Amino acid sequence: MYVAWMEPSSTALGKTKELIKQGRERIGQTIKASGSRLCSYAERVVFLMDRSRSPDKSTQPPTSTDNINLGPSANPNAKPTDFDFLKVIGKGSFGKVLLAKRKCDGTFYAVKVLHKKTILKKKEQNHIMAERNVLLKNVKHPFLVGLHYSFQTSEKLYFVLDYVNGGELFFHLQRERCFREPRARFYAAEVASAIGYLHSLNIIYRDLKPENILLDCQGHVVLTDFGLCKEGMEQEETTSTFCGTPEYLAPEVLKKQPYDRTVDWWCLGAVLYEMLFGLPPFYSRDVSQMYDNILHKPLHIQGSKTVAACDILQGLLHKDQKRRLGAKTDFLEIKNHVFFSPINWDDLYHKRITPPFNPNVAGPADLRHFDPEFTQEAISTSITHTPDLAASSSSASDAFLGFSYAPTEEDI
Ligand code: ISQ
Repeated sequence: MYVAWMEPSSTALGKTKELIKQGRERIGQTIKASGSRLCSYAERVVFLMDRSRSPDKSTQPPTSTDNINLGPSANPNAKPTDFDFLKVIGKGSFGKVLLAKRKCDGTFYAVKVLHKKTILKKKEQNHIMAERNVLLKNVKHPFLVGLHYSFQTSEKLYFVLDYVNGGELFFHLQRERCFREPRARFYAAEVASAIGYLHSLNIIYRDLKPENILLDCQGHVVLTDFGLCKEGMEQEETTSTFCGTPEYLAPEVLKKQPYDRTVDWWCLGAVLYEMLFGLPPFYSRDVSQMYDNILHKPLHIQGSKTVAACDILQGLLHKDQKRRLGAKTDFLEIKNHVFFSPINWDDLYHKRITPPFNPNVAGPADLRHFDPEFTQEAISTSITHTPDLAASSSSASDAFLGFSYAPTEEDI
């Protein structure tokens, strides 16, 4: 048995693949400030290494096979063989996100698989933060990816998440170059609503970047990764650890100065700017020039944008975090800005506003908006090493055929 890999066939697909590639290459570099590490809300479970069941070990450092307290989402009966793993749909520094079909009911999920070993190596210092872990908070919001349950093997952690298949917001943006104000406003409002909610739980998102903003099958925003959420930040607190994609880095982050929740409002400004103009604010092909622009260059707003749009961008992208829109009353200030006056926030939260764009996916198995680039390297090994996965892949809908990138045993 084998897993077939077929080139995406249509010209349109080829073009969009190229667009994504260009987008990714645009600024491929990730910078790290000293003492920082990249991790997501799920990855933070390493802080929760459960030493209680092995008291003899309690004075020794945690090992990669230790049990981890996965909080209220833990499902002790779940196991990897409950799923057919079909495709790799995302990659991060700690693991991969796989499209999976649960065998018992045929439901599709995005399963995030993290290696305990990798996390441990990078996270030794942080397990003391256990109690403040995002996983222990009941984080649930219409525009944040839903966590159904989690489980573990001796080597790995598994997070069973909503599968969101409308594609990356920026996949659509790159196809269209830029969005008109009403469309940009809608996405910015949904993102702001999610950020406001996280802030209400004292969570800073920190890692708002293009690839973390997906659309669901109806066209609503879903933030997938509370990437660098720094939980437990009180109103006046700051922190000086950060890691992120350079294009959306706020000046205080670049300067490795303490930052607070206003960093998320900067990122919202950057997302909004890119939606309206097609490039990040302060953009330069030369990354060091871009850093310089972020730190010193006044925001340049060209073209025929409304006064309200210009004003909110100036407010959100204020270099001085203390004078940035949101510095005083957080989400309330954003909500009340004139740019968002057409938005009824209650309707927005309850998804009563029809999205400006319908991703037109055929169903939950439709992968047309996913980046075929993700799993190239997994293909050859999967052909020889995953006979049981081949069966599951071939039984999936035709929508998969153009993107037959099967996960390897190593992924699962
Ligand atoms: C859910 N659906 C698609 C892609 C994803 C990537 C990361 C996390 C969750 C996801």
